[in-house]
Amino acid sequence: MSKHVDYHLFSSHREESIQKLGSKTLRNVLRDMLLIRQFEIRAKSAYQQGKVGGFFHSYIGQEAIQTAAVLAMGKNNWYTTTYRCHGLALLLGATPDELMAELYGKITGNAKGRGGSMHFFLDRMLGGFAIVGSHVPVATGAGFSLKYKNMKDQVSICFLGDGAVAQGAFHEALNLASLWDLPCMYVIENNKWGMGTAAEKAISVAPIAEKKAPGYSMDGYTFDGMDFFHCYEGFQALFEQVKKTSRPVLIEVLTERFEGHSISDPGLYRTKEELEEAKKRDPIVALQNILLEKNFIRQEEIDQYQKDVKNIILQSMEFAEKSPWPDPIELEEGVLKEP
Ligand SMILES: Cc1ncc(C[n+]2csc(CCOP(=O)(O)OP(=O)(O)O)c2C)c(N)n1
Repeated sequence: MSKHVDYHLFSSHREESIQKLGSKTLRNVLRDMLLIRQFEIRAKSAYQQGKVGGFFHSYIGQEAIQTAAVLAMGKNNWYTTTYRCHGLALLLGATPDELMAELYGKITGNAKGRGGSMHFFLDRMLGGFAIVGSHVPVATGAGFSLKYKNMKDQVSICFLGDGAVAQGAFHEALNLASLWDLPCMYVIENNKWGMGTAAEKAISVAPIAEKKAPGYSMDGYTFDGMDFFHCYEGFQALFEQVKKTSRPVLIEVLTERFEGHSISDPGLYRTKEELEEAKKRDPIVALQNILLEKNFIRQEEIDQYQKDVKNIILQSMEFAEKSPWPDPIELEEGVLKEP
């Protein structure tokens, strides 16, 4: 971004977190992030070979955020997100097989081949939503249900893009969450761009959360999305706070997407140099380096993880390829009809 913005980053105690999480957990974190990346890389190539239809939005570059969120807060919450939903579904327990099959439009897919890339759905993940901002009120509703049922050990976590902040639905949803003291965490993943429009050209304030939140009597926070530990600590602290106070929070996570907005985006609005600069902060490489430095892992083990996740994803492609197409006779099943 060209303009100087004065961020107040959530304070971090990285060394303590590294020791607290320990080698075993952090190795799993690395493996989770590698799996997400491999899924995106291979699914993109399947798309380019004409195996996948519809839209496709990659989460490459942003992996640390949702990986940290799910580790810090657990699966037992309500989660909602945008069309950039592959990583969250994997983290919440969907199998690569069912997700890849969904991309291929097969009956074995996560949504029986009817939703495709943007509409993954799980018990605790209310979607993958394609309409920008449309899921923010859904997350507020999920927060309402938790409060109504007096379920104080869970929260509603909503991931959205910076572009969604300009939508009316965002404003209405946050206004109600604040008025009704709902246990909601709205997480703006600011990857600097809404398609080809720079966030600074679309959103009137920066830092977004720190400046917007007071308008809803909420607290606003900024995390570094390229740093797994920063996100982990921030999510953990705010999760405890929201459960205790039942007051919603607004978080902006500063991040980078390494791919185009979607698969059809050649990314002409940013220079190669800008992209190369962003990639220097690759969250996976950063985590690998820390684990190597701490002797929590050896390079050969990282190489083995790479091979393992590659095999898992290649197998999921085979599974998708061999799976049957949905039967056209079932086309109207699961569709809400007029009585
Ligand atoms: C209401 C609505 N308007 C426009 C679009 C087209 N559209 C799809 S994604 C997108 C950009 C959203 O950017 P952002 O919220 O920053 O999320 P990101 O893609 O960067 O993760 C737009 C304008 C849409 N899907 N829904």
